Amino acid sequence: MKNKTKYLVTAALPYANNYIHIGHVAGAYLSPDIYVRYRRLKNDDVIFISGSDEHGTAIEMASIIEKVTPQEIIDRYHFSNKKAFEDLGIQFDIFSRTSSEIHHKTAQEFFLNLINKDILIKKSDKQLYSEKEKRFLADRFITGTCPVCGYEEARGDECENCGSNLSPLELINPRSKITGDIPVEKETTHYYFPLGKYQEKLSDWIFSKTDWKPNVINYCKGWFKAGLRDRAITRDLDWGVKVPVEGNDGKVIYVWFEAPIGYISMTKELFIERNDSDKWKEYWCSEDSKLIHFIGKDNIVFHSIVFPAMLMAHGDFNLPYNIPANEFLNIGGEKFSKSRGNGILVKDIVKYFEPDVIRYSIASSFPENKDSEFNWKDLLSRNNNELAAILGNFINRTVVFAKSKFNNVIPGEESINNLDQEILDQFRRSSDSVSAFYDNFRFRDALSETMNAVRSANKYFNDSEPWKLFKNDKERCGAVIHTCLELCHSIAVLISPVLPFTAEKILKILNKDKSDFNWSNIGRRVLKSGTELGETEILFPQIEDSQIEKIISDESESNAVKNGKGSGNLIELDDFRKVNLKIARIINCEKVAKSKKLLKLKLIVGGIEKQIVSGIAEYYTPEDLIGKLIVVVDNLKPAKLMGIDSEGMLLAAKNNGELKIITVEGEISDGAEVN
Ligand code: B3M
Ligand code: ZN
Repeated sequence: MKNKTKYLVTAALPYANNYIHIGHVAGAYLSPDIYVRYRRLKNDDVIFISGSDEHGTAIEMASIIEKVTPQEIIDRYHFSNKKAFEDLGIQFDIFSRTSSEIHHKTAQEFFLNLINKDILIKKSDKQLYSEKEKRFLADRFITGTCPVCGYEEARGDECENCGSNLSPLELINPRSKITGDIPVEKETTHYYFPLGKYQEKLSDWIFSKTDWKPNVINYCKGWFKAGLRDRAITRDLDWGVKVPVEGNDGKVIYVWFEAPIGYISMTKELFIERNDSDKWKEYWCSEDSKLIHFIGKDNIVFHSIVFPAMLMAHGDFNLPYNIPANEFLNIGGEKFSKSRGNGILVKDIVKYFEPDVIRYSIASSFPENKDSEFNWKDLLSRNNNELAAILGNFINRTVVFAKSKFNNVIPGEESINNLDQEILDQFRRSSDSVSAFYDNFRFRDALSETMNAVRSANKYFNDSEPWKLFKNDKERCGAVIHTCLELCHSIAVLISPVLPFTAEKILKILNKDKSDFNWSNIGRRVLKSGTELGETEILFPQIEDSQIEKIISDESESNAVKNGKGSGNLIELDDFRKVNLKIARIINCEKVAKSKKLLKLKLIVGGIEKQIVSGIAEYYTPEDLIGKLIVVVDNLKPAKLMGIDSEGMLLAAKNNGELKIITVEGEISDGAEVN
């Protein structure tokens, strides 16, 4: 006999160097929570794994900037994020951390397994080393002049001015971002994973997945087209999982190699906690288990290519069954940036609203197939016009009726007829459709089908006119109200994956235990006539505009504070005043020959003509720009970019691959000072 299917559901391990915001929740956490809750209601065998990703240069960098230990950084964010998830009802079976002993051991064993099979390659390379700091500098720790455009603050891996991909060794005048020390080139040896060798196997595997989301398949196609190459999987760093081979002091396993192994180590840890320490294997190694990774789109490559290749190389573990990656959730048109932390933090938003209202409004705009948007007004209207007006209304009108006309007792069902049966049948059919949507990771459709079922319950109430029946046929009226109460129970089950707290409240209102609380009871009669009901409660109080306005003003204040602190190095007003920011009018603009990235702009600043060269050609055409008023740094030392003089710099905002120039609305003279 075939064993029962097991579901091993993972959610991306959030870096413990930032507080999670609702962009994260929409990307990788709420959908698996809904999915897992749904599976449990169907009596499926499912476990839900996540935890903090506690290594990597970003954490080490934060610790250096803040002058605290990495341990302090990860403790701060791990515990705060764990609580934020709990507050939002995201219920992992385990939310552990990659700094745990069991993770270090598991990751090292994995690494050794590949060494013993002769899969890993050792290569020597020159890298930048700081004599002063006595260590190799990771890409992010280095800054210098871009060899392509001459920008002086280019990063070791990328020039933010012209967008070129760089390696630290290409930078002119490289220096350490932390100490300003000038590093030297030094030979170092690293282990590489031969990703290219797995390309064929990986592409056969991925292209056999007919039910995966197109965004995931398309990302992979892009990678296959470019060709997979060997990837260094060790780093010269202090903070991380030590390379478990002698002679590798000062080296750790690359964070993106060990973090996904965290899913395995955390599963082990879960079953150790449950005193069943071998059982993790049933989820990772047996054929009847389905591994499902929930992630945001920026993690696709590692989950659909790199980690599966590692699993293929190791050989003992299942490959992912599906990777339903989400796109990004934007707020007011702007991306939630992970690294900058400028989203709405979960730990803050839960102070203002009930978790279910937050869950509902995020789930209604899940970025399933394309980027989507979240804003406060939308949350208000979802609460007032949907949760309160449709769901809260049905529960409330039913129990208020039962209370006032039937003494708060569930009336008899002697006079039930076909109409009552029909609405229950309709609920059963709805539950099948909702199931099919969940099975296919279509959460938005599942939610709208769920709400349609609640709408039909309201229609049944209206069409049955119990207030009229009460006068003429009390028994028939009782049958209708009994049916409505049954519908309340069905609704509690149906909505509970998305609204778990509300489901609990409905059960309390019905004075019903959880014995019938499962998917197969949707549209079934489970209540007993004569039972007393619980206390009524307004499920979704109205949210007022003034509440939203207050939050927006609180938010901007706290952002101002955060931004001051978050940047790590506060400056004096005098420092800021050294920069002459001025309004400039663009009078001409053209592409720079042979450059994909550069535009040459002619500007008028205070009546004087200037020329600047800027790396914005991928975002704007010359026609977009002529006539615009922009902000420029007027006193920047002139530089040459691709041989062309540039006498300043324009201000632009860049985030997650988008760039917008700072422009000025309305009229103001060019040359006006900005401060
Ligand atoms: N910590 C990146 C992120 O938070 C990374 C995910 C790891 S999943 C194994 O987006
Ligand atoms: Zn550059």
